[in-house]
Amino acid sequence: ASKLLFAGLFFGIVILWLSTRSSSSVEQKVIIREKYVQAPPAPTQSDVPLRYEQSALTDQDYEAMIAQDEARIIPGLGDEGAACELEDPEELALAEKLMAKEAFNIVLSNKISLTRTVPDARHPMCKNQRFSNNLPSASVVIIFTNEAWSTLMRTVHSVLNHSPPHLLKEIVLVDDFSDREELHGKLEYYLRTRLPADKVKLVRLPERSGLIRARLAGARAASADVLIFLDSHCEVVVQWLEPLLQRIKESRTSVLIPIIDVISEKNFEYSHVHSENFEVGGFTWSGHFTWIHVPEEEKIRRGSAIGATRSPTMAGGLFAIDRNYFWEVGSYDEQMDVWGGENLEMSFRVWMCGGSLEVMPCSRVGHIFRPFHPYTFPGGKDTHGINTARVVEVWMDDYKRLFYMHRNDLQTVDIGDISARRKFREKMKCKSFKWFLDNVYPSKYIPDEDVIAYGRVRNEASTPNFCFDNLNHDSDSNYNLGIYGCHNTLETNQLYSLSKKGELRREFNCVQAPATKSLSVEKATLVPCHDLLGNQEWEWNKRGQLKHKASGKCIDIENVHSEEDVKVAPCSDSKFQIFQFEHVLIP
Ligand code: LR7
Ligand code: MN
Repeated sequence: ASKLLFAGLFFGIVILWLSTRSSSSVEQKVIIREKYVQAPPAPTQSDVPLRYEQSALTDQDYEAMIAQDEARIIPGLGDEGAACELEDPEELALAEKLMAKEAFNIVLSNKISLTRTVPDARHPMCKNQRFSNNLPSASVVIIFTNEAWSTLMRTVHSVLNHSPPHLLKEIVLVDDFSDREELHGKLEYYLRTRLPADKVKLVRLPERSGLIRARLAGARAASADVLIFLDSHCEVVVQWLEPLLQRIKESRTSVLIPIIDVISEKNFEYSHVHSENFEVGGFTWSGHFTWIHVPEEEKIRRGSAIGATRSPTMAGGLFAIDRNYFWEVGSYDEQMDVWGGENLEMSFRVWMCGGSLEVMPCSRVGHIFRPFHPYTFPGGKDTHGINTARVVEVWMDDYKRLFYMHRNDLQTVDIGDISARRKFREKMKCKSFKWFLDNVYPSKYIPDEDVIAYGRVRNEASTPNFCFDNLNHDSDSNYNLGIYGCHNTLETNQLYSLSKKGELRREFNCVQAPATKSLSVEKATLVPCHDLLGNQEWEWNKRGQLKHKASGKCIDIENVHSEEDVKVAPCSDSKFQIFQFEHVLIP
C-alpha cells in the first residue's frame, strides 16, 4: 500500500509540475516548427506576457533581497574595468569554492556595481563617426540558463545605459528553464520595479531548450528592425550600438560582430586588444571556432582601420542581423541541442547563401570567458560534436572528410534528421563549400589539397614501421616532432603534409629546425607556420629524405624509439632518413 501511495504522490507532483509549466501562451509559441523564410509577424506586447511564477515570497521579501544585494556593493569597485581583488580570507575561500560551480568569481561580481563603467576601448577614429539620423531600431536578445544574478543584471543595465533609447526598442530576456529561485519571482519583481517596463521583456521556455532554440524563441518574441544577440555575461562599450545599426542600414545582408573584449572571470578586469590588432573568425577542421589575423588583403579592401572587416566565421554569441533577414537566411538549425556548432553553421550559411559576416571595429562588447560550462548537458551528450556533424553534413560537401578524420566516432552516432536543412540550402541555391574556401577564406590550409604529398609519413626501415606522430599535442603550439607505430588507418595524429610551397606541416603548425649548418644534431619542433619559409622550408628529395633547406640536414630516426623526438642530423645514406608519404599528389 505504501508503494501505491508513493506512486500516487509522485504522479500528483508531476501533474502539478506540468500544469505550472504550461500556463502561458509564450510557451506554446516556442514550439512552432521550422520556418526559415518568413519572419513571424512582429508580436504585440500582449503576445509576450511576463509569466509570474507562483511563489511563497512576497514583494517585501524581494525588496529585502534587493536591499541585501545593494548593501554588498562597494562603490567604485571595478570602475573603468579595473581589476579587483578580494582580501578577506573567508571570502577568498568562498569565491574559490563557488568558482567550481559558476565558472567565475561570483563573490567579486556581487560586490561590483551593476552599473560600473568600462573603458572606451575604441580606436580614436571612432569618435568622429557620423550616423544617419534615421537608424533602424534594435531588439537585444539575451538568453540565459541559470546565469548568476549580478552578471545577468549587469548585462541588462549595461545595454540600457549605453544605447540611445530611441534605437533600443526592447531587451528580450529568454530564460532557458532556469531553476534558481532568484531568476523567477525576484527577477520579475526587479523588472517590474527597477527597469523600464516598456523596454524589458521576459520569455520563459517550458523546457530546457539549449542556446540555439532559446535564441529562436527570443527572435520570435522580438519586434524591432534588427536583432542583436548577447550572452548573459557581457558589458558593452559606449556607442556600441550605432555602428551596427548604421552598417545594417547600408547593407541589409551583412551580419555584424562587435570586437569582443575579455572580462576576466577571476578579477573582472575589462581588457581590450589594441584596435588595430583585433582578430576575425576562422575554424579548425576538427570543427571548432578559432581566431585568425585579419588578412593583409582585407586590411586594404576595407579601406580604413575602422571599416567593416570581413570575417569568415563568428564566435556566435554576440552579433547583429536584420530581423527579416535572420529568417530569410535560415535562422538556426532548430534541432541543435544545448551548446556548440551553431556559430559555424550560421557563418557558413550566411556566406554561402549570399550574405556576409563583418566585424565592426567601433562596436565593442566585453564578455566573461568561462573555463567550463556551469550548466548541465541533458543526457550527457556531446552536443558540440553532434551539432557540428550536422553542420558538416549540410554545409561542407566533400570537405567533411577532414572533419571525420578528427571525429571518426561521429560517423556512427545518430545526429538526427537533416533533410530540412539540406532542402533549405537547395531552395536558396546556396554556393558550395569550395566557393566559401576559395572566396571567403582563401588562406585556409587544406591538408590534402594544397600539397605535394600528405598522409602518414612512414619509415620502412624501422620495426614496427614508425610514422610521424603528433603524440596528442594537438592543442599545443610548441612541441617536438615525434614518432609512433604507424596506425592502420589515417587519423589526425599522423596526418602530415608537404605543402606546395615546401612546408612540412599540419593544419596550423609547421615543422621547424635551427638553421645552423654545423654538424650538430638538432630537434624538429612544431610551431605556428610563419609563411616565410626560411627555417620552415623542407624538400622531399628523390631518395625520400626530408631535407631542411636552411641547414642542409635531414630528418633522422636512427635509434629513436616510439614516442621520442626525431632528430635533424647531417644527411647520410642511412635508411632511417628515408620517408614515404601515404599519398603523393605531385610526383
Ligand atoms: O543550454 C543552454 N541554454 C542557454 O540559454 C546553454 C547556454 N545558454 C546561454 C548561456 O546562459 C549564455 O548566455 O547561452 C549563452 C552562451 O553560453 P555560454 O556563455 O556558456 O557559451 P560560450 O560563451 O562559452 O560560447 C560561445 O560559443 C557558443 C557556441 O554554441 C555560443 O555561440 C556562445 O554564444 C558563444 N559565446 C560567444 O561568442 C561570446 C564570445 C566568446 C568567444 C570566442
Ligand atoms: Mn558566454
